[in-house]
Amino acid sequence: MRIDKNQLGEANQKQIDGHNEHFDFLANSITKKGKDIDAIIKKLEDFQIAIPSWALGAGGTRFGRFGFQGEPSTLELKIDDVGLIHALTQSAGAISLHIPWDVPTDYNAIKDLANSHDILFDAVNSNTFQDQKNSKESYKFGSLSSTSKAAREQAVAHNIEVIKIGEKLGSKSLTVWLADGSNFPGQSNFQTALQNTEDSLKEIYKTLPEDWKLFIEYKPYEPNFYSTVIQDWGTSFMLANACGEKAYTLVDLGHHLPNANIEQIVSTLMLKGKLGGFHFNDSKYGDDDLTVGSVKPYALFLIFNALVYGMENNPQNPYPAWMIDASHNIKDPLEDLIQSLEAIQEAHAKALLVDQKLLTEAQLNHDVVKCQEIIQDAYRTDVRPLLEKARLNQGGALSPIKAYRSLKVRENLIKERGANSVASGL
Ligand code: PSV
Ligand code: MN
Repeated sequence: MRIDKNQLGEANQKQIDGHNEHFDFLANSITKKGKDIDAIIKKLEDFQIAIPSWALGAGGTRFGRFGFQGEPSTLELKIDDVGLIHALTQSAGAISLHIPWDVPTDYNAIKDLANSHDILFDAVNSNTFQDQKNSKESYKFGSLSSTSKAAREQAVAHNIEVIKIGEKLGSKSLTVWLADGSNFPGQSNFQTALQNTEDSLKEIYKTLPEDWKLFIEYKPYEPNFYSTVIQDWGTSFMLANACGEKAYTLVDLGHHLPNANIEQIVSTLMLKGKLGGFHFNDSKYGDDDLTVGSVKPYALFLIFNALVYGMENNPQNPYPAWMIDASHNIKDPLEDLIQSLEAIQEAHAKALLVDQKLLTEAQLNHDVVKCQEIIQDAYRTDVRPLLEKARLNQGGALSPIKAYRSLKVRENLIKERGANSVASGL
């Protein structure tokens, strides 16, 4: 199924009067505060978020998986699904592949297909957290950090292979997330594990094409529950520095211990020019991989406030790669992703409303109350008409979820693919 702009035009027409009314009211009040409304909308239009190839089917937990009918069973169908989300939201213009879950067979055909949906290939992700069929060495006791030289070499070779696949697709970055760690005190020598990881990453880094970036993702625990080799942003930052200027830290919102101040982490990394990539999701307890903004929308806004500040003030930091990294256990994955995209753009729009000049003044005057007023004035603004305008300008849907349902997207996918089709990957 494909959605064309005429279909959306009809659905939008029914909602346009309500939109115009809300937009004019909001635009007027924002303009009065001295903000450039067109510049804000342009920033929202330009903000594109990659969809991971592994998030288009039902996720599941270690206790079970409740499949979703009409799941995309091939890479081609996954790209079609991202195409549907992008047509509706105009903010999902990229896909991020996990290798070997999604290895293309015909590269030209895959690129043409993505191109026809206006979709780029974002970071490619390596996988040394599972043993692959017929692989010689096991990663049960680690991959890049393993005490086994043969296992380390196999893991390095896999990452180099993933870069080669990414090159053929036009990707420009490799994301490395390691499950390596230990489950019990005394099981592993922390120093050896870290040193092995650094040495292995340097081997991979050596083969990185000139215009590529290496993203090093951190996570405090899971699947190992006593220690993880790259447990926090500091360890990732240190490893990125050891590799070189094309290596960066990747922040995944779910990869922090409770109450970590993620906006401060983001600020530190951007000041040092080392925030390379970002995985969005939300959580209540751990790496819950829930819909973005569903549990802690204010925290997301504060993080965006730091990101927007960094994008405006830190030319030393490259433009970060944005991706959703969520798992959909009970919702339709496409609807869940649409909700996440909306929440991301909402937090982004609110952060763009923060009056940075006034905030700096209030900070310098130690006017703590005013600082909070400025931040919360932006947060309390209902920015949804701005998001609607950005989508409308690009031919998307005023209300993507409503359009998804009225166009009966899931019903059509089930008709085309059958009720039992299962997404490949996780
Ligand atoms: C690990 O929890 C992670 O966040 C990494 O980004 C992986 O690539 C992804 O999830 C796999 O689901
Ligand atoms: Mn992640």
